[in-house]
Amino acid sequence: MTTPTLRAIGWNTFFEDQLSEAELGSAVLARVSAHHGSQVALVGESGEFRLPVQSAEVFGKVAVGDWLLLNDTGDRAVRLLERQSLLSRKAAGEEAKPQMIVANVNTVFIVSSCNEDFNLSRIERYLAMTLQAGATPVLVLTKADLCEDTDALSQRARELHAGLPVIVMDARSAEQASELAAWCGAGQSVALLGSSGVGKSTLANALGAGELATGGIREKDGKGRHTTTSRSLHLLPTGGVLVDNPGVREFQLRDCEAGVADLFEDVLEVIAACKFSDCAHEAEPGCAVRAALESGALDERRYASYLKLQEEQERNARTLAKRREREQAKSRSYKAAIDRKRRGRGDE
Ligand SMILES: Nc1nc2c(ncn2[C@@H]2O[C@H](COP(=O)(O)OP(=O)(O)O)[C@@H](O)[C@H]2O)c(=O)[nH]1
Ligand SMILES: [Mg+2]
Ligand SMILES: [Zn+2]
Repeated sequence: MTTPTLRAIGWNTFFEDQLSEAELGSAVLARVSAHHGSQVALVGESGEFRLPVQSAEVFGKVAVGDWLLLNDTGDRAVRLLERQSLLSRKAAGEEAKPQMIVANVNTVFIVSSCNEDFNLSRIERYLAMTLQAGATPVLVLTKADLCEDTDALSQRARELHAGLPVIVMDARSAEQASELAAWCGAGQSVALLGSSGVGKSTLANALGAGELATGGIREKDGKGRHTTTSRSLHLLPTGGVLVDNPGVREFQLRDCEAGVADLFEDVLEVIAACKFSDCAHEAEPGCAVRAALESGALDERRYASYLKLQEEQERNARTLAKRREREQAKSRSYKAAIDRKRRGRGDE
């Protein structure tokens, strides 16, 4: 089943292992390339096609990057394959609704420029999100040509997470972008995260991101005008796929406990050394946090950043839990009403 075509759009053994022998022989597989509200755009061995949202989302909402197993005629989903990763954030607004960004990327290139945009705490935010998603973060520091001391920046960035690869480059250079080839091979999917203007589009170009199929899809918008929709899956000459995501500029972490814990392991270690397990790190005796801040063993910025992200994800996780409770209560009372109605009619 691993025909070059499917592999070229990110198919790998993680997904193949989810199919039975019979399915491996005959399955129609497709990857979600865009969501257009009432229609879902897909790419498979036969090329690009669309399904009504009801036929694609038989098993729940799909995100760009998802893999679907379709019926023999290819017009209805029979299974949403388990996701290898899922990048999501808190949707805008009060409700802590999660919003899916992209599914099934192996690597996230977190893009930051070496000049004004360079901000350790912002990078930490992207890192927590990526780790929570189950993808590998790689930090790409662009505009190296405009910076005097890139070594100092990359050294500080490397300290944010053990083993974090940090690549410093001029994003306009294809030659320098080849340093990222290791994460862009066949069966690999990558996404770009970063503020506007840092060089994401420039980097995509340098990586050789091409269109998935020839020509733009022309379609009519609500007012009958023709618009060209851009595609979300871009083939890379190295064999992988670049999955475009809607600009994720300002975002809040949703339920992200694991991601924050993974990123701030060093801070959690210090906290664990406080004498009291419920230490507020204020005036308690034996507070390891205060001691570490005073000695400089724990960086003030790092600790403040931890507090901010931890608080944010906890608040959003709580709102989310409350929302789920309300929804469950609603559905329980709805079911009870139906039961009462049935009993009244003597259906049971
Ligand atoms: N000098 C220099 N300019 C860059 C570099 N990367 C991006 N740019 C420029 O920065 C501007 C914004 O880049 P763009 O790729 O559109 O950023 P995006 O908003 O993240 O997609 C463009 O004018 C690019 O040419 C770089 O590494 N060096
Ligand atoms: Mg751009
Ligand atoms: Zn303490």
